[in-house]
Amino acid sequence: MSATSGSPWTAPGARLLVTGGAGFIGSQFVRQILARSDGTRITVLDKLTYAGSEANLEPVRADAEQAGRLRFIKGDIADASVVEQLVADADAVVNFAAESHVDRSILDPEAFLVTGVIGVHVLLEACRRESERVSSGLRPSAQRFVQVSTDEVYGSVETGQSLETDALAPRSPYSAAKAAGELLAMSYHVTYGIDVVVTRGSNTYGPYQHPEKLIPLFVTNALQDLPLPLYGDGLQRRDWLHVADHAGAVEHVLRHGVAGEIYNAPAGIELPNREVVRRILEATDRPWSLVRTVEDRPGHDRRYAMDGSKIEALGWRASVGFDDGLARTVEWFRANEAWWRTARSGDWDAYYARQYGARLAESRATEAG
Ligand code: NAD
Ligand code: TDX
Repeated sequence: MSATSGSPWTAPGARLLVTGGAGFIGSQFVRQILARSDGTRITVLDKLTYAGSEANLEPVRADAEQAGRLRFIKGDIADASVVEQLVADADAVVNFAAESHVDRSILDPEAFLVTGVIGVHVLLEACRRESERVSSGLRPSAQRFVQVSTDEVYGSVETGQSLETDALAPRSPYSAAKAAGELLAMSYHVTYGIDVVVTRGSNTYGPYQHPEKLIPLFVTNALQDLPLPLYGDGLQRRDWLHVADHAGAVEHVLRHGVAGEIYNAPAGIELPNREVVRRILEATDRPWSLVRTVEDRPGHDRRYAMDGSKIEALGWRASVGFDDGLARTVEWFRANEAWWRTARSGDWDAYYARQYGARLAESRATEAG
């Protein structure tokens, strides 16, 4: 029996508050759960930053039964006046909301701290209030809070695999904010007895990912025969987790995780960036000559790799292979050009010029492989 079976968030008709549910991984989580038609009801709270879009929830809206179990609220997790009632109405809160792109955190860190630290604090304070209502008999049962964190909190891992008990050593404003967010969440477990679980997923890819990230950037650039800006020597290593697996891991921890515990969610597919790029070019049928070596990301983490024994013991492991996952992702981007062209509008040109303009002007060709 799982540690949490019988809890309201595992029961039929559970009410979930999914923050950041209009983003890449959050919307996958929402689509995946509502598609099962098991009665689960979801409220999405999302600020709709440049990275979020209601279009990511379109498949839910297209099905009347699923749409009836989804409520969408545009709002900020750092705004207590919005958050309090939504948290009060939920059996569990699953927090995906974050600024999520490392390069943007290097250009402008502040929003990362506001959402990743203050926003998490506001959500936790609302949970604390509900837990006090449980103690005074005003609420029938306790809530669960799931903080979606990342392998980046371990910092760059030159050898071996990170364990959940390893020290945190974040090295970018993004990962420092993520580390702060999960530490704060765990402190609410220890201090106030809130039921908190934390997931640390690895690099994620798949449909609906904003084209600022490596795989969708290189796929959409390749489809337009634009240069692919590879940072430094391109030998940095990442562990590539398909978004359906990442959402599945978060749901598994929501349902079966033990309160106060942290779970790595690796894919076990560690590849150097150059190899990822080679496979993208193969899948899009484009030449290596599109690849340009550009100035490296400052403080670029060389490698992430996590040990997955703990979540495997809980009954979860990743199931999507990289070649299959990448082929389906490229197919999705080919078929959804309107979606990615919208994502590459608004502030995109200004961001692209700032991040890549000088880099590409000074770039050089790079040897294949
Ligand atoms: P994303 O940028 O695609 O989505 C983030 C969503 O949060 C967007 O819809 C955005 O509008 C929303 N949001 C941002 N600030 C908000 C605020 N203040 N209030 C309410 N909503 C807000 O990110 P993603 O890739 O889907 O990542 C989701 C979570 O998973 C993040 O917490 C991220 O740190 C974590 N994560 C991501 C990866 C990855 O490879 N993408 C890997 C591990 C962990
Ligand atoms: O233009 C690029 N060129 C390039 O060489 C970009 C955008 C990336 N890269 C490299 C940097 C990394 O080594 O590719 C690798 C992957 O980069 P990103 O897609 O930016 O991901 P990363 O920095 O590894 O962080 C991701 O995984 C962990 C997510 O963005 C985070 O939200 C998550 O926590």
